[in-house]
Amino acid sequence: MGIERTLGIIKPDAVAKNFTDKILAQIEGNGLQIIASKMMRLSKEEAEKFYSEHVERSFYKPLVDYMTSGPVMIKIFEGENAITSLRNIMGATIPSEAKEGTIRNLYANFEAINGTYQNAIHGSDSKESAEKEINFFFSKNEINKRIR
Ligand code: 3AN
Repeated sequence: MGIERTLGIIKPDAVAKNFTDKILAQIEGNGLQIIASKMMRLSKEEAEKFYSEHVERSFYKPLVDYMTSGPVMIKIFEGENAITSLRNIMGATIPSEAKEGTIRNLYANFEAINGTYQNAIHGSDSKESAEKEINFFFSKNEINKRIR
């Protein structure tokens, strides 16, 4: 617990539907602050590496196709209990199971599309993943201290 950092990705479906502002407002409104930010289109190699833990799963290729289908917004959020806090704001992986008012409940597609869920947002699921994922996308000089 205490002050943590976590990696969030607004995924291609949510960027395409112009939900970025609403999603960020919800996260910031829950007390997390953006300390790093970039917009990019993931290469196939980057998406494969980022999701390598799922390589054996049937949804791996659809997931890589989905994540490379358009640009994403990548953020580091900082705040009290940031990892669990973002996961709670996001809601469950399967959007139809996400609690009312969560980002996935509000902005994701409830039906699986081409073999995977297009669930609007990614958030690190543990301290170890957060550290690994932050280092995957950001160098030290891209991370900003919030001084006011
Ligand atoms: P989360 O994003 O909630 O941490 P992960 O890391 O287990 O979930 O899954 C990564 C991504 O893979 C999900 N965001 C979703 O797009 C896809 N995915 C996960 N589980 C399934 C599943 N059972 N069937 C299809 N796609 C899935």
